[in-house]
Amino acid sequence: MRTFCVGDVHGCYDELKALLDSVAFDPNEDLLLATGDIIGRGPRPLETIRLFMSLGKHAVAVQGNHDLSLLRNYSIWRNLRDASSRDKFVAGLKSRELGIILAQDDREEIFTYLRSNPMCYSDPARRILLTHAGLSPEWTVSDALIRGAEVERVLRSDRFDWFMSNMFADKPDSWSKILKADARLRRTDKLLKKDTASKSATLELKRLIYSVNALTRMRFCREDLSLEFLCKDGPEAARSQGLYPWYEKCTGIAGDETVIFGHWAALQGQCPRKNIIALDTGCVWKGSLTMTNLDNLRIRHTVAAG
Ligand SMILES: [Mn+2]
Repeated sequence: MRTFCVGDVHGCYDELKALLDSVAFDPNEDLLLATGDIIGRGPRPLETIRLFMSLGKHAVAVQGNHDLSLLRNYSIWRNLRDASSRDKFVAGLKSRELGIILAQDDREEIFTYLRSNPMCYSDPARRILLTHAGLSPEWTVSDALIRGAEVERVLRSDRFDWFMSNMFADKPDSWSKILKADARLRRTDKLLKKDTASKSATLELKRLIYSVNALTRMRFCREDLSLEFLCKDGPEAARSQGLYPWYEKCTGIAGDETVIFGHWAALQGQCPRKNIIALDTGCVWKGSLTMTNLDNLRIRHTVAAG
């Protein structure tokens, strides 16, 4: 069995097929991992999703910000009461994915599949962690797995709609502040024996928002390691604004661990840290689609955007 990991596919189905053909991918033997954002902007989202679904246990795509954004639109759509407001909502969307999937007979199955995709994928034998945006500069690899699992449980539960309607926020941006608030709450709880259920629910939501942002949206952080989401500049231009690529400030990766991420096409698949691998080479922006082999991360297969 070989394990491959492909960068952000963004609905570029033809390029994905060409990459898999180039390595003679065996759907019954090999494993295909993906850095997330399997859809969004690109030409063939449905075929891409169906390809991942058809591979069953032989493919795992972690959640990207575009994948979660589709799920959020789905959540809004299904909570609208009548058919005409639902139609209006779909027609008003910039992205085509929701409309395309809703037109399928097996749409429920497709959304169930998308909701079940993990936030992180870990290969414990190879000591590899895969996420869409990378590893928070305030986290270790095991923090990411614990926090990712917390988000996954909510995505798959009947609290899905609640979470979708609260998920998109830039704050909180600091993990250490969340931990301090959590410690404070525990202390008060112990001292006063008060009912702190509502406060702890607020803290849970803060953790979930931070985790989604760290795992799927992050590019830059500030000197104090808080995350920043507005900067669209490259790593060098951002430096003059006191911003650092997250991987420069990341200290949570042990010497024998490797983190693989996508999300940042401007890096063109290059990350200066030896054990942090960038795989998004901007296929949907007329760049290329890149895939690596987990047995040898120096090997890269690429297909130029068609
Ligand atoms: Mn992304």
